[in-house]
Amino acid sequence: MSEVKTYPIIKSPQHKPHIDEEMYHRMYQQSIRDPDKFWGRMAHQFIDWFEPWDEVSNVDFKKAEISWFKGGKLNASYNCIDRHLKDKAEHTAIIWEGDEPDQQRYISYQELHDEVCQFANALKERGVKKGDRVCIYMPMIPEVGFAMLACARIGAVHSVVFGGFSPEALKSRILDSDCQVLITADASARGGKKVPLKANADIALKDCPDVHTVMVVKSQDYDISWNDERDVDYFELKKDMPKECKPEVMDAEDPLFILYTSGSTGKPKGVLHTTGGYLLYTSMTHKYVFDYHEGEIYWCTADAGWITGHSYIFYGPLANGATTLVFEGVPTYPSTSRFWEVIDKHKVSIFYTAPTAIRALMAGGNEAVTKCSRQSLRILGTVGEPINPEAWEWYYKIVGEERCPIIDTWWQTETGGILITPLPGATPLKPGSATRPFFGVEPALLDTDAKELDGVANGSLVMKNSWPGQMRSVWGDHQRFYDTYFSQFPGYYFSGDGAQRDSDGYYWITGRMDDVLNVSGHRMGTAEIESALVLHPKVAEAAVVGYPHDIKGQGIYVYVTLMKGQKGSDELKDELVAHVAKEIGPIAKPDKLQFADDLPKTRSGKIMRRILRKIAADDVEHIGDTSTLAEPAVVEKLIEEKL
Ligand code: 6R9
Repeated sequence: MSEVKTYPIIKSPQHKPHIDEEMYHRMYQQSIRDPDKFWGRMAHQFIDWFEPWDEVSNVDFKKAEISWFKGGKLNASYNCIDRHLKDKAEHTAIIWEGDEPDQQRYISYQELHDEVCQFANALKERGVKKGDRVCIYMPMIPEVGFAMLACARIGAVHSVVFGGFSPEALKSRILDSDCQVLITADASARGGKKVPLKANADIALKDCPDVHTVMVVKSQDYDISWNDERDVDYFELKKDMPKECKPEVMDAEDPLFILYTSGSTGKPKGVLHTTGGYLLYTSMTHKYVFDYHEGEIYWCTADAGWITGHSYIFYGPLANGATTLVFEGVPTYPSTSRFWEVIDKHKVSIFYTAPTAIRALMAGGNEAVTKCSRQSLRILGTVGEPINPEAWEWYYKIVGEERCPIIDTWWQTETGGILITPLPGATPLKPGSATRPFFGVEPALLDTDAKELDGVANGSLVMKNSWPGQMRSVWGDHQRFYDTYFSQFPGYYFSGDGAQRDSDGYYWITGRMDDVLNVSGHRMGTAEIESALVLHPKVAEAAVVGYPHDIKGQGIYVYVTLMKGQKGSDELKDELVAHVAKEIGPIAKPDKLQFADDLPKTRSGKIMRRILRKIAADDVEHIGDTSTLAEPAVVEKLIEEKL
């Protein structure tokens, strides 16, 4: 790892970054030495408050009690909209790009204000009050943002459910947080196909008797069934709604939203975020991590159904008065050039996506990229999983033409915002490393006895203290919050991830701790082996799991998807096994290797290793729930073709 090439900070005479190397170190030290002073200063700088707070922070990890800026009063929608109207009313807040390349909308801050107020008034009309939960099951159209901000405006707590989730998943989320209003659309458009959201909602709601209102945004002219007692045509209702709605005065610690996320056990948890700390943390990270400058076009390709969509499509960028691009389509439609075409069309300077998308596009070849200009690009971000150095280099060299730093951001639904990341003007880069902590963030690595490791080390990644964007509880189950994150290592927040720290103090995320293999007493990150495999020119994607092995404890089982046009053979198998042995060492040699046309993935693109482990272990009866998979049929094929 120490021989990894370091890429120096990219400097441009036309552009002064917000944070340079010297400032990073100085501000980081300040933020750790006196966190309350630091965060108090930032909270004044980034947020407009109706009333000041009583105390900056009050945190006890031993009891899982966390509060920031308690007593302070603000409104998130006011901060994302109203305060920009003085000098930015006509600036574009949201650019929407539809599934088809000829569809676009431009929404100014004034229009955003009017839309959000009308939506807020519509919710009030249907009886929604401060503290009520509202479920949002929507396509990536501007109305998903209007709906979220409308909830924030009246103090309702939104729970956005990803539009790709099944009726069953939608139902359990509605019931868990007792939502009585659902906002949905007739359908969403993805890669030329329609996803019937309203029909899914109808199925889910059969078992949700307390939902009294379904607001339907008709965006696709798609045929839907209608329940007169419950369903409301949003555009009809909107016609009578005033374009003014006074923002509710909220405490910094009032809930802003719930977002469900899966852990290693149990049903998905409702991660609860509150208002003041979350908004401060997302706006500040958005500005510094992406070095956002006024007037720039910023594009994050996530879905609003994930935390990345909440923090870095809507709340962070809009709090900063930025122009944020919302994309309804997919990276490969109508062709694998789509991302780069959209970048050229809207002159995007900051682009933020996931390694899985980068790898998929990389497999499609360079020409799809190089035929587009991409001259507007300045910064390239990544999030969601460890990025293998091969994909990093491709993103850096081919997409960014070595002009744009790769900002590998490590964080979680639970953390609200980015915790470990380079800053464009401040951090030399190493492919595959998320590099250093953001201001106020104090990571540590622990061994299995909860002892803090010094210097170069490998261990459980924890945080020693709180940051304003941290989740506050699991909805309806505070004990679960404590048990999941604070019980294993008392006094620390445990991320569930493993990491290594190198001699420069850079962090390298090795993946979920439950994905770590122990082969003959050697610990090995599955991500490490996957990285090695995808270095091979014939490999597009790889997933590695452990399976029970009589002698080694765990053996290494590898699933490999080949580049287009390649065919699996015994020779190629041997070649790949030898390749891994060469890259990492004989200890990492796969015991079994299966070629797979497709890997089972969640709709957010994460490989479901839980399922791959069951297949590898010949335990297909206990495969469990496959309903959250993008394509459940992939699993049957893998079982059929198993060695
Ligand atoms: C933001 C988001 C969180 C988990 C996290 C880790 C993995 C995210 C990463 C990364 C390596 C990165 N992860 N970013 N691993 N490098 N830059 O993805 O939230 O969906 O809750 O996932 O994703 O394992 O623990 P979430």
